[in-house]
Amino acid sequence: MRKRNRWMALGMAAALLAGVIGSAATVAAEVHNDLDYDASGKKYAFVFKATGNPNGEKQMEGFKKVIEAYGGEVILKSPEAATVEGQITIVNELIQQQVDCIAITGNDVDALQPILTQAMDAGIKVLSTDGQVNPESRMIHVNQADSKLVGQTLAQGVADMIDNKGEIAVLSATSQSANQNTWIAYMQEELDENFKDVTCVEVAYGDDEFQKSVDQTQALITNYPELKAIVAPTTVGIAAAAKVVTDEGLNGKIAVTGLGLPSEMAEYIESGVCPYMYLWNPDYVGALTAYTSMALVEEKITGAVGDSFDGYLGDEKRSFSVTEALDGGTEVLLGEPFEFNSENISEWKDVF
Ligand code: RAM
Repeated sequence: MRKRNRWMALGMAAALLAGVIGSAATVAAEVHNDLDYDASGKKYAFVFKATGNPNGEKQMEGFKKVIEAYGGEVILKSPEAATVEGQITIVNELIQQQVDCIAITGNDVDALQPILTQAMDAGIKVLSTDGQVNPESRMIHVNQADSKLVGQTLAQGVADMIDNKGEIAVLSATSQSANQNTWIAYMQEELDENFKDVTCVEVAYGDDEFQKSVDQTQALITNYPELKAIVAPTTVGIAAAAKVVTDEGLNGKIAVTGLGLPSEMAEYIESGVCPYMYLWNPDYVGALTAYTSMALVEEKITGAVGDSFDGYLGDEKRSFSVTEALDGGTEVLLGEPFEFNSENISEWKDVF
């Protein structure tokens, strides 16, 4: 039953999975620079949600490798905390620096619109990646996985984990975080439609800060004695939740799942605190963001539906098409969420 649900949701095809995650052997491969891009003399910026997030660091590394392989200058910036104010200050500085392109993981879906519009009016190409900003604020979004599928996968995964019955809670990033809010909304929709006996008692916010996520997990455990699972659709949150459940001796009573980095979660997957979780390859998210950025700057694409461009994911050369996104804007899609479990975690824990 568990497997059937999940594989159906994933629409599992080996080729697609290879696309989103690669294989452990190829992700660390050297960056290819034989495509028709020339980033020399150009400044490419990547703005993540906040500093100190290993997932963000891996995305930025993936971005940097590709841009530098084509001779471009890379500027990596993140505010100290995941606030929109911090990102506005950074984008303002990037406009003054006359960068050619800004890729941003938005800390708010709408609030960046004035500053990003100002950037586009100044001739800067603007795209969002990982966390989307609204369609008016961007030329295109780089989406790691179909948002609805992520929500459905989380719902089906947690329901299977608790035999389709009982209380669950969500531990999210910030309350404004566009990617998490979208995934949670689709997750709730799937629970309402297909898992009526699973009740989400609260969505708590750890703001993608480890200690705050620990505190929020402890509060959930105290406030809901019947809690059977915590779903954390954030790599920071899931690691904090798994640590608290372990430290409190609740392995077997409260299960943890969500979106996590194999390197941070391996011990909890091995111990059974987190029987399985999902993610994509953050290095590939960064690389795809880099190719999308160069394609915009070199005017190979405008971000319109039907545009396409080339890029490498690991050693595999791919053509990417621009399609309509669920929010009415456009996007380029990396692939499908990948499940990490006790069978494959040892293969991935040293990769990302
Ligand atoms: C955190 C961030 C990021 C999100 C992952 C799943 O690292 O919030 O934006 O994509 O979790």
